[in-house]
Amino acid sequence: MTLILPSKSGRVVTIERHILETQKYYPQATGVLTNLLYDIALAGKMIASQMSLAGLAQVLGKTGDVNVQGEQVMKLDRLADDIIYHMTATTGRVAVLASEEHEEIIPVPEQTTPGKYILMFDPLDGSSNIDYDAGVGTIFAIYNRVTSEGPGTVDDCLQTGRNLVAAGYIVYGVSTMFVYTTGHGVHGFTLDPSIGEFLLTHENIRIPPEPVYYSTNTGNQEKWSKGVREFTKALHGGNGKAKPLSMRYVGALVVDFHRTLLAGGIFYYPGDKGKPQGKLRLTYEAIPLAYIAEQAGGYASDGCQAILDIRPQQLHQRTPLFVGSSSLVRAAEAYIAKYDKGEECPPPVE
Ligand code: AFP
Repeated sequence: MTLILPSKSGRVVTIERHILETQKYYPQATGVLTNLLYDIALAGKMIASQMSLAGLAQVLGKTGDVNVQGEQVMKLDRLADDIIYHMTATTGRVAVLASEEHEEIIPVPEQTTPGKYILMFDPLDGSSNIDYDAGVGTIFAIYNRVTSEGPGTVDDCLQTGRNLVAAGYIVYGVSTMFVYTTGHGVHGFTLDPSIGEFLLTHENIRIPPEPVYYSTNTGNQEKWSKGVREFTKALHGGNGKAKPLSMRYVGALVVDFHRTLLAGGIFYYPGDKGKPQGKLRLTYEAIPLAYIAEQAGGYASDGCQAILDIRPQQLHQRTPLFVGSSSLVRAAEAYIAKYDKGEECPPPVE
């Protein structure tokens, strides 16, 4: 059965048509960004198709390698990484790529003329969920290059989120969803596998003002700062002022973020005693999701400052992350400022 879902406007809008239509915001547009986004959507369809066959095609499990993050590389991590590389690197649209799975930047092949965009991605976020059929996803961020010619460099990749041209993610869950923004609202598409098309199902997503869920790994709370523990207590209704929120935690940032975006609430992965910078990566995870959150009326912070104001110093830099409904993220900042006396705050950037 084909799932033809009209958008709010009553039209059936494919992702290709939607991306093309957003060109109206960019009178100088050459179509290169449109095509790059479409390449990523196509890569997402290929990954989703591999994922649906994973158990049968024997691509579950670990490769035996450990990545730059010190984590086990799953076979599907490798596959997703390869698919995105092959769908984007040889098109002449990107100057350089950077993937969470690679220690260094990934140059485009020598025979390819470097393009004008920079593509940063986490090919399969939450991959430790793979063997349990739980949600995972791909996250991507696109910048203009800042160098003027030749192959792209690491400087092209270390830009603040305020420079983003586009960001998005693909969630491989009950259905596959592609969510993206080019700075003109956040839009979500559901893959209809019978026709192989992403169709617009979630137009102009706004984080609901009334928060419903909080999402965090409470197993770590003994190691959290007082500010984060007090904030969590307040979410439980412990300050007697607010209705307690329900807790949901998948352990795949992209999935926990997707729920937070649609339902309202907060996701946080703070720093702790052993890991002051937390676990999540600034460039591949926090920045693109922060951009999407802000575009949807939400906010993202490292507990002290907006994630989008942080200039990354390293490709694989980690950051504490609080993201979701603005009121809750601001409240987390206030608890941290009050109880941790700003001790955990990094110096303001620029
Ligand atoms: P994996 O890709 O190794 O599963 O890590 C996923 C992740 O980076 C992020 O997606 C989750 O939010 C976070 O780790 C979960 O970490 P904990 O297992 O420490 O809660």
